[in-house]
Amino acid sequence: MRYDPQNRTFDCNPTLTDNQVLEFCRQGYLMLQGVVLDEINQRTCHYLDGKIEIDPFQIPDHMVIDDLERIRNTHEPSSILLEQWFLDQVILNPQAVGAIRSILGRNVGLPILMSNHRVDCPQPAQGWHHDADSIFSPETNYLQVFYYPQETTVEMGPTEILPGSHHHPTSREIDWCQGSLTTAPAGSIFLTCYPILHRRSASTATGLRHLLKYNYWRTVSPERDWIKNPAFDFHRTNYGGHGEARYVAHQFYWLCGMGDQFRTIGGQSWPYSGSSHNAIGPSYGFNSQVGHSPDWSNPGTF
Ligand SMILES: O=C(O)CCC(=O)C(=O)O
Ligand SMILES: [Fe+2]
Repeated sequence: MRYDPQNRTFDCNPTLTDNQVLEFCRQGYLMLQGVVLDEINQRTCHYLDGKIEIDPFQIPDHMVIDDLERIRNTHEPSSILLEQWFLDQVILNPQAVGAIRSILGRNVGLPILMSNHRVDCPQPAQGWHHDADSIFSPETNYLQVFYYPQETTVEMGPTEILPGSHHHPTSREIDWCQGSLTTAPAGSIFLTCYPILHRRSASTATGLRHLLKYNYWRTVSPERDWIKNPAFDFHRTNYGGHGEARYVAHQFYWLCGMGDQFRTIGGQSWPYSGSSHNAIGPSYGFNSQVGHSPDWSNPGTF
């Protein structure tokens, strides 16, 4: 792992394969359970609870130390990004950086803002939402990443995510939807496509739940430079069923640096893969010069 403090970027070997990147395009998130050391999880909670002194390795030009002390007690405790132990073990977490690098390419830009979704449990569920200024597009220029410094059980109200909901805005009442709870042990980090639909789930336990949220940024054009599988077949791989395959494939093509070339003629043609196990031949429409780009602004119905 190479960290460049001047440009606030890092680079490392990618760890995801073609199929894992495709799965990320399909689900819109990737959970890495228990990847941060216990000692760091505890130090993070103590820091957020104001129980330890701040010790920044640098003070930004537009700030003084009192600013860093003040904001560490707010819902945007960005001062934690300037703690060496947090940078080394959470932001540059050895088990997370390879996945982030796989999706965002070389020289990934580091977070500049931290959010803490601190919850004084018990609380009711939040409404389902896309975070502010979500843009629905195959372009994956940043990742929204979440870190649980404590074990987050169902009773603690983990974030609920609706898999595959990052492809288009949601236009109707969806309270009946059931998503995936990100129940996880302490030290878990999950990567998300920023526009994915999510909410804080209802909690029944008592006590404070911390959840840190921050973004990493692409600095290079996309290319397929993660772990390539020589047998990966762009025609025959499974992109999903109706209503999803064209978005999944378009996002994957964009990440491969081939977003401009993506065309689909729709219907049962490529990349629809929902019935391939019952089809007697390969799908039509692969590599077509004519056809359409999916409309990512089209409100979905769940
Ligand atoms: O607290 C959570 O689990 C999620 C909070 C959230 O999504 C938000 O406030 O935007
Ligand atoms: Fe949110």
